[in-house]
Amino acid sequence: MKHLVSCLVTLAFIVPAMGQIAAPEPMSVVPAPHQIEWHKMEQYAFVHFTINTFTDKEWGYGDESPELFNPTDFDADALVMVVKDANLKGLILTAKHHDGFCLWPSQYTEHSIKNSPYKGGKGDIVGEVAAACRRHGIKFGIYLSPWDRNHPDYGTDAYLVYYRNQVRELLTNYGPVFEMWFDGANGGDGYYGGANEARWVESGYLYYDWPKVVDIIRELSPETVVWSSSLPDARWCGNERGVIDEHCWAMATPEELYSQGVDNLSLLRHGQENGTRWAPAEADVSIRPGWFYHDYEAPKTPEQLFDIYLTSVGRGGTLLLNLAPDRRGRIPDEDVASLVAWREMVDTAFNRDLAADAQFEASSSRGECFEAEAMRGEDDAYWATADGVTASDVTLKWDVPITAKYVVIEEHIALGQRVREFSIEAREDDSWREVAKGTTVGYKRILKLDGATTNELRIRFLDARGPLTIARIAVY
Ligand code: FUL
Repeated sequence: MKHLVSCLVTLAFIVPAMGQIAAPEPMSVVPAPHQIEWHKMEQYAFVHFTINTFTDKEWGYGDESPELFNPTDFDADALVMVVKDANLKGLILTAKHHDGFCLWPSQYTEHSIKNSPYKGGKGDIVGEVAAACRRHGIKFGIYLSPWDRNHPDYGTDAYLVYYRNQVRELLTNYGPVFEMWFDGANGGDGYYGGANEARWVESGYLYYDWPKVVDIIRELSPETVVWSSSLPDARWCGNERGVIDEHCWAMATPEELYSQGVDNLSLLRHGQENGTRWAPAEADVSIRPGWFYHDYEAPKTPEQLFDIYLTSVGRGGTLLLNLAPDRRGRIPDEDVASLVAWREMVDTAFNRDLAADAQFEASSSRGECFEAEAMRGEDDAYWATADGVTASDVTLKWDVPITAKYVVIEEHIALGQRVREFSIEAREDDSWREVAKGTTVGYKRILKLDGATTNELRIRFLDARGPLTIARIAVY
């Protein structure tokens, strides 16, 4: 019985008690505890809001007057409640976008909210949203654009001092945060304190010297997942459509991303089976065509959002779904309606796990504490195969036929990502029909079936990097 305390002790400490079977050895690259917590969030919001909202732009030039920032009805609690009602678990706010305007009263620049009409210069959108997030149990995160088209020193060492000071200021005043988001845009034309010129930083990756920034984050907010082009804790999935590739490893080697001759888009999309860091894919996508609010654009439909859920959360990564407050500072009603209907669609589709009524059988098992039953996913238990066994079938049997639309498979990623190839078959009379197949699984994989009606489903794990370690199989 997997609920036995002894089993849980074995699972938690890897070292077995006397006579017990040891857990499989972890793979060489596994997630850190803060990355596992991040995976569990599955989906969270982006919020793009700044001067651009008032100038109708996507990228401000950097010469915009702070006077332009004047939301008439901003309410941080209302914003956070939209996020919460959509079942998004966190909120990452654009504290500063490429135009350099700061949504908090930074002591390092005058180009901020303190010189705007909002609350007579006493407002602090970053602080207000951070506090509302804490009030409502939503995790808070920060986007701080490295590229700054306002700052006179952009491109020099002096700007790096400014930038790191801001990282420190934000984490000290508003941390801890669950994620820091450093986009990849760097350099181009801009205002730059009146220079009005183009400034290109030679290899943005090297200029910003990310390890120094990461050191500040680790010091002030050690649980933060750092998202940046240098792949510290999480990576871009390679597009802004919300689509993680079907073949996707959580691991990648940062040094290779910038090596000459490397197809870096392919590396971001697929990860690397032998990558040296746990740097899983995050799918960032906006509910509207733009990242910022434009009154001529419309939000995605609930059906489109549902498809995005399947291609992001359903492919082993996380979904970062952008919302765009309007000039009032409110999420438009039509966007809220789409979000609410999307949540209902997800809740309905994944409402009742049919596997709860199934018998679980595996063609191979490591033994006590690692048996097929562990895949019901009720606790931290997982099914594992013996050392050297990298292929095995799991069969789910029902007394009365079920109609399956989705199969969900989750690896026990604390020991690393392993599955290389699998297929799913439904029993029809005396034969098996393949209803889905794939390569990688990772934290969570959702497979859409064609609505097979059957008494038996067989998940065939055909190849893996080590013994199989599967935390959960669910059927909807
Ligand atoms: C990109 C930026 O250039 C876009 O404006 C947006 O913020 C997107 C999420 O990241 O790098």
